[in-house]
Amino acid sequence: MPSPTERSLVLVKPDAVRRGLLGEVLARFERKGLVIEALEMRTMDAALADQHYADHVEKPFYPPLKQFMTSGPLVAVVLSGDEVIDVVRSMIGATDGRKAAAGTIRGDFALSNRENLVHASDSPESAKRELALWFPDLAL
Ligand code: FUP
Repeated sequence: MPSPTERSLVLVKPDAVRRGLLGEVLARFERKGLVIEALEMRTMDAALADQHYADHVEKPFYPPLKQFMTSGPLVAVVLSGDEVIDVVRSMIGATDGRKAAAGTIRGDFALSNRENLVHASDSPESAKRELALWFPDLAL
């Protein structure tokens, strides 16, 4: 049996939605050949933010990050494809938009270490956890 195609959880963050970059971001993933398996626009509430960023809740940057992430609608996306987790991480670039390489989403469109347009799972373990959190009904 071939192993099932890998999946990643991507969030197109409130800054990207506000700036009208949703189509640009999704188009890059589509042109790469990745498949959008599920997509939902919703607004993160405080509880979901704390769960999603469980590794960061104690960090000093977390309160403003939470404020930003709950500030308006975002788009949660399930992407699939060969090595999608690593492929998407390289397409979004470094966390700080000022340092992210040109050609990456953050490198091309972000100038902030907080408002950096996109979240993407960084490992198979975090993908599994995040997919269960955002899309509990999706068969895994
Ligand atoms: P990334 O995996 O690239 O999204 O980055 P991290 O998991 O390290 O951080 C998660 C989010 O926290 C980032 F997308 C933005 C925010 N953050 C800050 O606001 N300040 C920081 O110093 C680091 C991260």
